Amino acid sequence: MSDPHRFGVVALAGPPNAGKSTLLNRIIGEKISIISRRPQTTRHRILGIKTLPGAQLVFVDTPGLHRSSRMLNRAMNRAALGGVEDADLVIFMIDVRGWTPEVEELFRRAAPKDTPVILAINKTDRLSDRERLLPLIKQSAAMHDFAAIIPISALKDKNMDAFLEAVIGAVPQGAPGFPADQRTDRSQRFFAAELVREQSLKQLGHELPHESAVEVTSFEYTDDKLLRVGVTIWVAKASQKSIVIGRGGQQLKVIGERARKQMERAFGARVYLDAWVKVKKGWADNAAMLQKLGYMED
Ligand SMILES: Nc1nc2c(ncn2[C@@H]2O[C@H](COP(=O)(O)OP(=O)(O)OP(=O)(O)O)[C@@H](O)[C@H]2O)c(=O)[nH]1
Ligand SMILES: [Mg+2]
Repeated sequence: MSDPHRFGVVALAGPPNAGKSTLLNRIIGEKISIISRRPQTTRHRILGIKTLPGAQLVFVDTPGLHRSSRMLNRAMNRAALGGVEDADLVIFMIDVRGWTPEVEELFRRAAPKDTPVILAINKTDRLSDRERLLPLIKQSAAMHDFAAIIPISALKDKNMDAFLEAVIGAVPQGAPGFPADQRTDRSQRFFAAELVREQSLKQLGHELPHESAVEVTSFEYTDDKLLRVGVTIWVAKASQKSIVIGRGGQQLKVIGERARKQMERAFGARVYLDAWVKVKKGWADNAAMLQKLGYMED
């Protein structure tokens, strides 16, 4: 007799920058969630659906948990903790640098009482000496009764088979909840905004204010092969607007061009992208703006 089919919702939680979105994209095999070197890259809950012969795993990428009093950040933490609450299994991800008091505190906040947790220790490619993993694994095992502790490199594709096997073993039996060919719950329109945000993060690095967001103002296929996208990049101050636009519009041009190419690849269509930068003072503390930008669900 073959094993019963498994189905589970698996939340990816942890501090910002641990590599949660990199892991999601690695598992799904395509870019579902944007990635950058900056912490707090992911701002929404994003599903990545992995359908295997005997199991369907619904991974929930969440914003990295962090402390901040801004309304935007509180909404991000709520999205992250909400993702954890509804899960059958939680992957808590740290990197090989290990636990800091802050990460431990986030873990205590996020660790659900009755839900199994797998600890993923990411970025093992950064370790010159693998021996150093052992003390970290021991320390972690003493902290919590993890369902498994698995060192991985999401970026370099290391130990991913063992990781997936552990995940499959830890989710309940059940029939698939999504069609086999569905990979995410997010629309192309959402992804278009994210790709512009990703290129802004990449292009501007630490110069880019945390208070920037992307709104898609129009999204229209004129035919099967041609897509017109209009976006507004919102910032909180006039000085930030000049940073995003750059001298002679150079920065915005590069951001737009790279995001456009990414969209063409993702959507398989030619894309015309029209990007504007606008200022809305204090938008990250403005409930109406957060709602409009999709950061607050109700
Ligand atoms: N060396 C190394 N870098 C990695 C690995 N996984 C992710 N990274 C890098 O770590 C940075 C953060 O990756 P993300 O996937 O955006 O991290 P995240 O946990 O989703 O971050 P937030 O969305 O901000 O919470 C990026 O520069 C990745 O390329 C890894 O296995 N090894
Ligand atoms: Mg992320």
